[in-house]
Amino acid sequence: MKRTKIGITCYPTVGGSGVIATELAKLLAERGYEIHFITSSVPFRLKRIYPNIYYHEVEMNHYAVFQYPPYDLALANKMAEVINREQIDILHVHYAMPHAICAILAKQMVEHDVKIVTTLHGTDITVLGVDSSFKNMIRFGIEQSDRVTAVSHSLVEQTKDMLQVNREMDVIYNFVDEREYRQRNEAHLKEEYGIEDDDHVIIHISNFRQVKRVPDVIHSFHQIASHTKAKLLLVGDGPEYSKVCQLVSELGLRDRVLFLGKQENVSELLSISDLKLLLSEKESFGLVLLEAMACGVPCIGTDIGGIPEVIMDEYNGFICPVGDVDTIASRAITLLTNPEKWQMFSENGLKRVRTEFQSETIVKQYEDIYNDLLVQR
Ligand code: GMT
Repeated sequence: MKRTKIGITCYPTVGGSGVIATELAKLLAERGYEIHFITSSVPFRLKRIYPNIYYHEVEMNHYAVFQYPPYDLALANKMAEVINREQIDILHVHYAMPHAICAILAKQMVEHDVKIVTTLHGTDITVLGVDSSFKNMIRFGIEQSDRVTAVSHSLVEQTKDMLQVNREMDVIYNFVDEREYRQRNEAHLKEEYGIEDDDHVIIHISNFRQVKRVPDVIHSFHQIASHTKAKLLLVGDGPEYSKVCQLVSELGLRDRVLFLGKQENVSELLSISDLKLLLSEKESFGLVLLEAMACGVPCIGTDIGGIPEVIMDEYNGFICPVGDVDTIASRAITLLTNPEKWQMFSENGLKRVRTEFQSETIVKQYEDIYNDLLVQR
C-alpha cells in the first residue's frame, strides 16, 4: 500500500510550535507515514536519523537587487518543488502567517492535488492579528486552508473575534512524548547545582519575551523566598533576559536564582522542581505547563488564553490574575508548605496528562483530519 506523504513546515528553532510539529512528525513516522520537512534549518528536536523523515532546506540566495531577502517566496517555491517531486498528499503548516499563505501559493503552482492543513499556535493571531495591515492576509491563509486546527478553544474564539473568521476550526490540544517527559530520579542534579534538600525548587521556562512577564516571576519568587527556603531555576533566553538579571540583583536574590539559559533536557530539570510558574499575559496553550505536569510538577498560571484549559484551578495547580504577584506568591507558599496538597496536585496533573493530553489520542486526531481530506481527493 502507498505510504501517505506529509509535508511539514514550522519554525525549526526553539519554541512550542516547532516542538509540536517535530514530535508529531516523529510519532507519524513511527506509524508508517513518510514525512518531508520543508524548513529553513533542521528542526532542533530532530536529534537523530529517522528513515522515513526527510528534510528539504529552504535556501536563500542574497541578491543585491533585493533590499529584503524574499524568504516567504523561497519557501513557497520550495514547497511547490517538494510537492511535485515527492507527490506530497498533505502539507501541514504550523502558523497561518506566513506558512499557510506560502502553502496556498505553492498549491496554485502545482498540478498535484495536495491538501493544506494549518495549525494555529497563537502568536500570529494574538500578536500579528491586532495589526490591521496583516489581518486580511492571516484571514486569507485561514480561510483558504483545507482544514484548520488550533491548540485551544480560547485560540479559536480569539481567531473568530479578532479576524472575523467564520469557518470550522478543530481544537487539537498539544501533547508531550511521555517517554521523554516523565518523573525521573535526578537527585544528583540538585547536589551539582548546590540545591539543598530542604530548598523548594521553582522553575520558569520561556523565551523571555515581554508577553511572558518574567519580572512577575521574580517578584513572586522574592515573596516566596522570604517565607520559605527556595531556589528559582530560570530556563531559556530572550529579549528581557538582561532586565531580569538586573531585577534579580536589585532584589538581592543572586544566590537564590540559577540562570540556566537555553537547555535541551528540560525533563531532567523539571524532575528536580516542585513548582512551575507561567505568568504570561498572552498564551494560547502553554506547552511548558504540560511538560511540567507530565513530570509531576504542579503549576501556577495566569487566567488568560489557553492556560485555564491546561491547569485546572485547585486541582493540579492554581490560576491567578495576570500581574497579581501577591496572590501568586501566597498560592505558591500554600502549596510548597503543604506536602499532602502538593502530592495531590502532582498526581492530579499526571492523571490529567493521561486523560486529556495523551500523545496517542492527539496524534489520532490529526490522522483523522488527514484521512478525511484524503478521501475527498
Ligand atoms: O510562546 C511563544 O512565544 C512561542 C510560541 C511558538 O511559536 O512556539 O508558542 C505558541 O505555541 C505554543 C505551541 O502551541 C503554545 O504552547 C504557546 O502558548 C504559544 N505562545 C503564545 O501564544 C504566546
